[in-house]
Amino acid sequence: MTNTWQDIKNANLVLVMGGNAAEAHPCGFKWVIEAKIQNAARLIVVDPRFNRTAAVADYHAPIRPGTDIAFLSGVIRYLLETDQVQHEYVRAFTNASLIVKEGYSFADGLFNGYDAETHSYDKTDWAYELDDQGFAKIDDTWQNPRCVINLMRKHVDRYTPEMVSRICGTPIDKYLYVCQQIASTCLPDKAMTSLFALGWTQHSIGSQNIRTMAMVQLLLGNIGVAGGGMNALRGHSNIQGLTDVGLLSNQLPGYLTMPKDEEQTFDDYMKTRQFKPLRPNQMSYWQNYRKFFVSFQKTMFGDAATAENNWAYDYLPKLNLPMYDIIRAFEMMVHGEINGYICQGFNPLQAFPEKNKIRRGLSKLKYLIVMDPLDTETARFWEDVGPLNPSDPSKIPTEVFQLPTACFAEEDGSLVNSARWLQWHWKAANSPAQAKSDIWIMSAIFHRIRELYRKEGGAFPDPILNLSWKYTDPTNPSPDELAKDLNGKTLADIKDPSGAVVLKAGQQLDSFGQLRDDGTTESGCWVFTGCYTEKGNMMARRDTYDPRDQGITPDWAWAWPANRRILYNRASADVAGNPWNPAKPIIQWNGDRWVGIDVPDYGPTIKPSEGVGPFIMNAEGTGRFFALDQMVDGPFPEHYEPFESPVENLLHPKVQNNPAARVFPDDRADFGTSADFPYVGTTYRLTEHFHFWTKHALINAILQPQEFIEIGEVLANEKGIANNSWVRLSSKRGYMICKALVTKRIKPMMVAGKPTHVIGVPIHWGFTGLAKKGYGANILTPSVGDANTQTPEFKAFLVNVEPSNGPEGEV
Ligand SMILES: Nc1nc2c(c(=O)[nH]1)N[C@H]1C(S)=C(S)[C@@H](COP(=O)(O)OP(=O)(O)OC[C@H]3O[C@@H](n4cnc5c(=O)[nH]c(N)nc54)[C@H](O)[C@@H]3O)O[C@H]1N2
Ligand SMILES: Nc1nc2c(c(=O)[nH]1)N[C@H]1C(S)=C(S)[C@@H](COP(=O)(O)OP(=O)(O)OC[C@H]3O[C@@H](n4cnc5c(=O)[nH]c(N)nc54)[C@H](O)[C@@H]3O)O[C@H]1N2
Ligand SMILES: [Mo]
Repeated sequence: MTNTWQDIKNANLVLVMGGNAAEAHPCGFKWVIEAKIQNAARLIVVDPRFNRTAAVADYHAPIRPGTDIAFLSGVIRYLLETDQVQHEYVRAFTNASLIVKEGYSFADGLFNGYDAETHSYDKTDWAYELDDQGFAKIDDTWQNPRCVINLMRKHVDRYTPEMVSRICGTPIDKYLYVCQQIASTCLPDKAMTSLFALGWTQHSIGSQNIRTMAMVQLLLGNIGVAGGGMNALRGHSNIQGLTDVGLLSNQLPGYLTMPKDEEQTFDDYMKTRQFKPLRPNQMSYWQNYRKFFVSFQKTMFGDAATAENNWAYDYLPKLNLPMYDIIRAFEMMVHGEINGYICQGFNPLQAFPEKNKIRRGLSKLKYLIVMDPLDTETARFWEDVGPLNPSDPSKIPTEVFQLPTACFAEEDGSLVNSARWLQWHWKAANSPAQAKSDIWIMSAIFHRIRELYRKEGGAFPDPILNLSWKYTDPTNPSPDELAKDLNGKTLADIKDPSGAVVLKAGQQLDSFGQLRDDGTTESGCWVFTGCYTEKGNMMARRDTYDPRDQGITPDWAWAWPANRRILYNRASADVAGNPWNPAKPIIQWNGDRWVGIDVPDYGPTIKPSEGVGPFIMNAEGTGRFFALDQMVDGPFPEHYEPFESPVENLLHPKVQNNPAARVFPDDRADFGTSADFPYVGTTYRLTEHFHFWTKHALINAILQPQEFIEIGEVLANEKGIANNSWVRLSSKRGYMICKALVTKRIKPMMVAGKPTHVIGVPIHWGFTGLAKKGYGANILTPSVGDANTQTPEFKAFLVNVEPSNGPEGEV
C-alpha cells in the first residue's frame, strides 16, 4: 500500500477492482465502512461477480476476467477527453512533459524492439531524449508530439467506450457511470483509493493491470494524498515482509537486486544501479545503492567482507535467468534439473497451476523436505492425485522428510502488513510435540552443511564458511537478535568531517541515512533501518495517538521506510507546499521547513522552490505514465487476451496474448480452445477458509465443508444443472467433480457480440484435513507466468461444465 489501512477512511471514493476486500480482508475492510460513515464515501466494485464486497457497495459493474487494462485505458481516455485531470499535479509531479526518444513506437499490438524468438523486448529505446548534460528533455507546453502526455493520449485513443464494452462485457452505461465517478476525484480536495489484490495480479498482464490504475491515479492527483493511493491488499500475514527481505530469487533485501551472470565484477554490478538524476535537483535515491549494498554484505559476511575483496561480491550467486520462480522450479523438476526441494510453509500441490504437472515434478525428486505445522497435500503427494485417483507410491522414488514446525502464534517475531508496518507479536503458546521453530530447524541445517564444507571443501566453500553467525545461542538465534541485524548498527566510531565522533561503534542505527559504503556500518535490510534502535524495539510500540484523527499513528509499531505512513506525501501539497486539500493535510511548508503529521519524503528543510519531486526513487523525481524500461512488456500498458480466452483480441488479432509473457514450450500444448471449453473459469477464496490450512480446523471445515463451483442461472438452465447437484468441471488439463451452487450473482456478459459465461471456482479443498475431500481448483489452471513477475494466470482460463452423477461411480 502507498497509504495505510486507516487512511482508507479519508477517501471520497473507494474503488475495489481486482480484489474482493470484504471477503479476503474482512478486518481491514472496516476502514471502507468508516469511509462511508465518516466521509460519505461511495464504494464501487468492478468485478466479474457480484461478490461480498459488491453486496455492501453503492455500485457494481461487471467485467470479464482479464480485461481490466482495456477498461482502465478507457478511463484514461475518458479523463483526457473530458479534461478531468488535476493539471497542476500532472505537470509538477508526473513525467507528462518529458520527451521520449525517437526509437520508441507501438503498432498492431507490438512495441518496438520485439524479438519473436526469445519472446522478449529490447528496451533500449524506451527512454527519454537527453540533453548534453544527461538530463531528460522537457516541453512544458505539451506541443511536442513525443511528450509522454501526447504519446499516452495516442496510445489510449483506441479504447473508446464501445471498444471497452465489447472487450470487457461491461454495459456502456455502467462503464460510463464508473468513469464519471472516478473523474469526480480529479478535484484537488477529492481522493479515490484503489484497493486491489489478485484479481489484478494473477494474469499474464498482471503487473500492467496495476500500472494502468497507477496512471489513472496520477492523472487525478490521487497519489500521496490522504484517502488516495495504490493500495495492494496483500495476502499472507507476512507476504509484504517476504518481498521486503528479498526472498524472491532475483532480489536481495530492501529491493536491491541479485547480480546477473553478465555482472561478474562489482564494478559491472554497480554501473547499472546507482541511477544518476535525470532532471536537475532530483534525489534519485538509488544513488545510495552502494551504501545499502555494502552494509548488507557486512551483515551477511562480517569481517570477511572487505574493501579489498569488493565486500565479498564474489560470494553472491549470479543469476543466469530473469528469475527462478515457482513455475520454473516445477518445469525444471519435470525435466530432472532439480532433484531436491525444501518446501517451507508452502503447499504447492494445492497452490500452483496445473496440479498434475506439479505432481509429476514432485514424483521425480530424489528428496522432498516439508517444513510445516500441518500435514499438507504436498507432503503426501504420493498418496493421491485427487480424491479419486489413488496413485501407486511404489513407483515414486521421492523420499519425503516431514519436519514439523511451530506456527507464527508459537513464536515471537514481527509481521509486515500491507501498510508496510512491522508489528511485533508475542508467543501465545508452546508448540506441540516435536515441533521446532523454523529458525531452529534452519540453523541446524546450516550448521550441518557448514560442517560438511569444512570437512570436505567443495567447489566454493567461502560464502558458507564465512557467513556471519554471531548469535548468543548459535543453534537458535533469537527473533530479537535477527531483527537487530535487519535494522543494522555501526561497526566503528563514525566521525563527522571535523573528526568528532557522531556515532559510537556498536550502536543500533536510527535511519538508513546513516548507512555508509566504507564498511563501518551494517544493515541486513536498509528499508527496515529504524525498526530496532538504541531506544529499543520500535515494532513493539502500541500507542494509538493519532494527530488530526486521520489514521496516521506514528507511534503504533513502525512503518518502512523511515516510519513514513503515506508514501510520496510530498505530493499531498502543491508546488508551493500548501496542501491540495486543506481539510486533510499530511505535510506542508511553513516557510522554514516541512511540518505535518507524517514523515516527509525527504529532508524537512529542502525548499519547495528547489523543485525536488516526491518520487525520490525515480531518477527524474516524477511519477511515470511512460514506464521507461522498468516493465519487460511495454512502457505503456496494452490489452492482451488471457492465454485461454473465448474471443479474439479485438484490437490486434495477430497479437492475441501478451507477447512477453512466460510460457514453457511443453505447456503451450496444454492450452484449450473455446470450441472445447466455452466458458471462462476464475478462481478465488472464501472468508470461511484460509487457503488449504483451515480445513484442518473443525469449525472452518463445518462452515464450508465441501468443494463447489458457482454458476449463473442462465448457464445452469441451459445445461440442466440444478442447485446443489453434481457437476463435472473440466479444462484441457484436468477435471473436478463437485457440487454446483447456482446463483444470481454471476450473470452472462455480452463480449464481442456474444454472451459469455463465467464460472467461479473457490480454491480451498484438498485431500488432507477435516473437510470433505476435493480435487483442488488447480487441477484446472494453466502454467502461464505474468511477463514481469511470473505470477500464474489463475484468474482467467477456459472450462466446460456438464451435469454429473457424482464421484461414487468413479471411486
Ligand atoms: N478468508 C481468507 N482471506 C484471505 C485468504 C484466504 O485464503 N482466505 N488469502 C489471503 C491471500 S494469500 C491473498 S493473496 C488475498 C487475496 O485477496 P483477493 O484478491 O481479494 O482474493 P480473491 O478471492 O482471489 O479475489 C479476487 C477477486 O477478483 C475477482 N476477479 C477475478 N478476475 C478478475 C479480473 O480480471 N478483473 C477484476 N476486476 N476482478 C477479477 C474475483 O471475482 C474475486 O472477487 O487474500 C488474503 N485473505
Ligand atoms: N487457482 C488459484 N491458486 C492459487 C491462488 C488463487 O487465487 N487461485 N492464490 C495463490 C496465492 S495468492 C497464494 S498466497 C497461494 C497460497 O499457497 P500456500 O502458501 O501454499 O498455501 P497455505 O495453505 O497458506 O500454505 C502455507 C503453509 O504454511 C504453513 N505454516 C503456517 N505457519 C507456519 C510457520 O510458522 N512455519 C512454517 N514452516 N509453516 C507454516 C501452513 O500450515 C500451510 O500449510 O495460493 C496460490 N494459489
Ligand atoms: Mo497470496
